[in-house]
Amino acid sequence: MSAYAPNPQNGPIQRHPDNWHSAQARHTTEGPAHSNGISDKVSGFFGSDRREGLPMYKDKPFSYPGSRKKHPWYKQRRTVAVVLTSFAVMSWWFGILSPLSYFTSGDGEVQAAVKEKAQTSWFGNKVPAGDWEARAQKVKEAFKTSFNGYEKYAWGYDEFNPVSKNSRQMVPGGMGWIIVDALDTMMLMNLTDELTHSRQWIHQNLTYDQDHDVNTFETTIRMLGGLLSAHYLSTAFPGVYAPVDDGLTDDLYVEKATDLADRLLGAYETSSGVPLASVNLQSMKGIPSHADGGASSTAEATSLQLEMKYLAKLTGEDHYWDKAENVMKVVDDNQARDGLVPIFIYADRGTFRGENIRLGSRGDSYYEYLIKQYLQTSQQEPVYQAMWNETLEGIKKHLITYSSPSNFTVLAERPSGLDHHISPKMDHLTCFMPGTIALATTGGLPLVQAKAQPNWGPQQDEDMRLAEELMNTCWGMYKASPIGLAGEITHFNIYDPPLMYGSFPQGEKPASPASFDTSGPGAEFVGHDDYIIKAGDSHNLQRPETIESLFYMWRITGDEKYRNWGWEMFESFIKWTAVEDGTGYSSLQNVLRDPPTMKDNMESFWLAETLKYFYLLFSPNTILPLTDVVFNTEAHAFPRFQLNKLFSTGWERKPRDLVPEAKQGQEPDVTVNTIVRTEVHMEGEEKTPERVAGAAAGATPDVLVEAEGGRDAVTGKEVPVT
Ligand code: DMJ
Repeated sequence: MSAYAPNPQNGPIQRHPDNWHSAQARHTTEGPAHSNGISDKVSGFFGSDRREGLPMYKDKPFSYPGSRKKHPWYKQRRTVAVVLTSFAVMSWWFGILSPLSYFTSGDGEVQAAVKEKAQTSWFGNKVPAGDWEARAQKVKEAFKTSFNGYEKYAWGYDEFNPVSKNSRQMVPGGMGWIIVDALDTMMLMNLTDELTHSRQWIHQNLTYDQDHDVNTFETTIRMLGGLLSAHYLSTAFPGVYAPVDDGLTDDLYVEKATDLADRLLGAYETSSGVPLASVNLQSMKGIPSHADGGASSTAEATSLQLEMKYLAKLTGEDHYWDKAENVMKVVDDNQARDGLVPIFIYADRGTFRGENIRLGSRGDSYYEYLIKQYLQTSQQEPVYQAMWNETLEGIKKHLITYSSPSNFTVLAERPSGLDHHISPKMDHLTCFMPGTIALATTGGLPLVQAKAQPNWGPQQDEDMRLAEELMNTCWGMYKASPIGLAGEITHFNIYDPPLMYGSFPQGEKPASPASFDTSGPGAEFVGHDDYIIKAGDSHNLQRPETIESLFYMWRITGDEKYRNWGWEMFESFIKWTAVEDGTGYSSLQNVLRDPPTMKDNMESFWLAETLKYFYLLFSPNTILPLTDVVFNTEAHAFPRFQLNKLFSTGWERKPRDLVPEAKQGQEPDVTVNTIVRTEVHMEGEEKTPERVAGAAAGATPDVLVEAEGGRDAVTGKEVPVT
């Protein structure tokens, strides 16, 4: 139950697609081997050894051995040891810096030297602890390096391999996958040159009129979300975020967004209204998933609403609203037990497939968008708060357990349904949850203000505690790795039988050791016995979820440790993911290896999300206050707004006690796909109640067996073994 009061302010308005085929448009650039090193650009402190890496393609099988590139000399322990030893011997020999003099100096000096060493970071002493403005600038430099490398070697292409300098289109003419996803980060960082270049490309080159299938969800959150966020920042804050004077219309973004959304709507043309996994942009025809019995991912079908609703608000076109909202009704009519939804849903009949419950891939953003829909419309749609509350209680009851021996809080999975075994595994994707729980509990208010609300009580304290503990767990994923970067999936040792959240009274839940993240000379991470990173799960895709949660936790609690953890994480990214010749950053093959090997890919969410959240974490809290905006699941910022007369909630939840409980994986009754809109009004125009979306129909073969598969390189969502 959230405690915050409704926000009286109106916002200022005026999870790699499994059936995407490469457009076979590959572009290879022979990059110069002698450009400036990343470290030169980012820290100006270290050099670069400028050796060329071998080409590596992201679409090779995961087991492909990856780039064998050597890391710069300063990253090689043996080389460093030789250099340091030579230096020490010479300095002793010449009496300039005799090691003996170091050890024989006074106690105070020794301690000062040790302390200084402990504080020395990847950036040397160039970024003093606590200088958050300087740290934000370092993030901006990392963004510039990444984007400028892309501009130089892959401009206009949808995928970029920063080591080999190869690039590829996802559709023949390109979708602006990287450019559009990065727009609002450029704006927040005031990068006018990069923004001007991007706007020109969008104006001259970007067309969605292409005969190609695209993933409905990914295209919505990245492209539609990116365009809408750029529109929001440029129109609601004129002259503030990277103002450009290029003679192009202010409507550039929203015109493209509307054209794209109209094409995506074809995916919703199903019997239930649940969208199909893919859609052909030109024919606007929806296409079912080629795997999973044709079912859509639940998270994908239910993480389109913020985008469509904001577009509806901007344009006054209620069909965007209706189509997206109807999906929520259909999903909820399944009456999933304790609000926990299986990760697949059939688009024709609107019923779940299987009983696999998790908040990682294919499940994650369903939960995220419940509370964010409630916040987007200024807490005027209580149905989404009710769904979130039910869900959070369900998570506590069925999914929260504890690691052994150190009692980290684990957000586990139930792969065979709620009555079957618990699987103590967390996708990195689940790490959006600490921040989202804090956001839901406070509404985005700073904690001190939220606690002053009349309806704050022990329940809210407990929910914040859960957010803090899960934050510790996610940060622990980074601390448990030898290079300070988390793997894609982390497993945990748990107790037998598992300790469950509900077994402990309020205020007495198990907690991770207070000193688990102690840093400094000789400090050991407490938790090595609790965390298990398996070799097959040890890749790092530059994912944003943990930094996203650190950002929310900092904004809400004001506890500076979250900023410090974020800085430590940023340093690890810079240290290990920097491409040798200084033209970008790459995802990694294996965080268990020191040094790791490169995966040779720059995900678009590195620019759209990961670097944006780092930047916002180190920037003043007045930039995009949490009480004014909601971030979509790709970190694109939308305003909160009032329903006013224009829109209202067009559905109600079925009373839980009147309808026989629907079992997961079974068909609900025939009224499930009928939505009665009672209160849709265009301004000045009264609409009579209307029936939207069709009745259940169709017969997709009922194959409920979960295929074990690999994971898509971009989304982390499962793809079948083929
Ligand atoms: C992003 O595309 C989004 O955050 C999505 O919700 C999950 N996958 C990636 C980032 O990990």
